Amino acid sequence: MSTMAAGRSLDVQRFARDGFLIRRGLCPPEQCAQLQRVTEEHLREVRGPVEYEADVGYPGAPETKTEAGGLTVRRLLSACSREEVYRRWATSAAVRDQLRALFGREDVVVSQSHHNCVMTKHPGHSSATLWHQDIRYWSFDAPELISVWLALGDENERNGALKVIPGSHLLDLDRGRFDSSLFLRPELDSNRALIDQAQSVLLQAGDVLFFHCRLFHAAGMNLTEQTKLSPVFTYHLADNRPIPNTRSAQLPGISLND
Ligand SMILES: O=C(O)CCC(=O)C(=O)O
Repeated sequence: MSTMAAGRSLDVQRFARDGFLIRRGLCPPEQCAQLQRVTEEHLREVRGPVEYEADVGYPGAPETKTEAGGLTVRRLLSACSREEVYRRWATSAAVRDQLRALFGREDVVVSQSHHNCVMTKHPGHSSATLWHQDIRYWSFDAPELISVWLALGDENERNGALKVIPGSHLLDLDRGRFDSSLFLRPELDSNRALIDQAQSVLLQAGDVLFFHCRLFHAAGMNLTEQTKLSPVFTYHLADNRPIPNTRSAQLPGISLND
């Protein structure tokens, strides 16, 4: 997946170069509307499992669950098993076909251990996510996974859209560039120069971002009045196995061939 071969489509070549690809309107409006309806219902009922802003401890998050905003939901977890609509999207032909092209192989699997959630950003008590690569928290034979981020509404700089550093999935940075939680240390000149290359990923309902697990990304707080909802799933090839006894191996993957 990290090498470019002649004859591959422009999208595949772009992904290999930039570490991400945006497919506009890949999720049809009716499917988006259904996902939004179900997500709003689960949020209203605070249907578990969920992760709260106070759990993540990111900049801007309430420190404890007992303070104002402490019970703001940050992620609706276990999406594939929480409701059929999520699994249907995660295993849809639209997602599968794009992933097969990007991986260059058919045997794509969706992980239930990573992402597999709806990221939610609420007005008032949302937090920012500092610069990181998702693979730093995951354990697989090879750092070759792709996440698929679906916008159910507008995502822009005001409501905490993702920012990415194009091409950063190809970098190999020293441990000293990261803090104790494996976020880039923004005070280092070398990291600032990298962060200055960032671009915002502006999305509308139905748009989908495919991004490499080594791509550096970050996001701001939601400064609008509307909650931002983004289902996210992570995929790998069947022979790229999670390392036994790690969090990545906790739940079985779901094959997209089924
Ligand atoms: O929406 C955000 O704040 C970014 C979330 C993210 O990058 C992550 O959870 O890995």
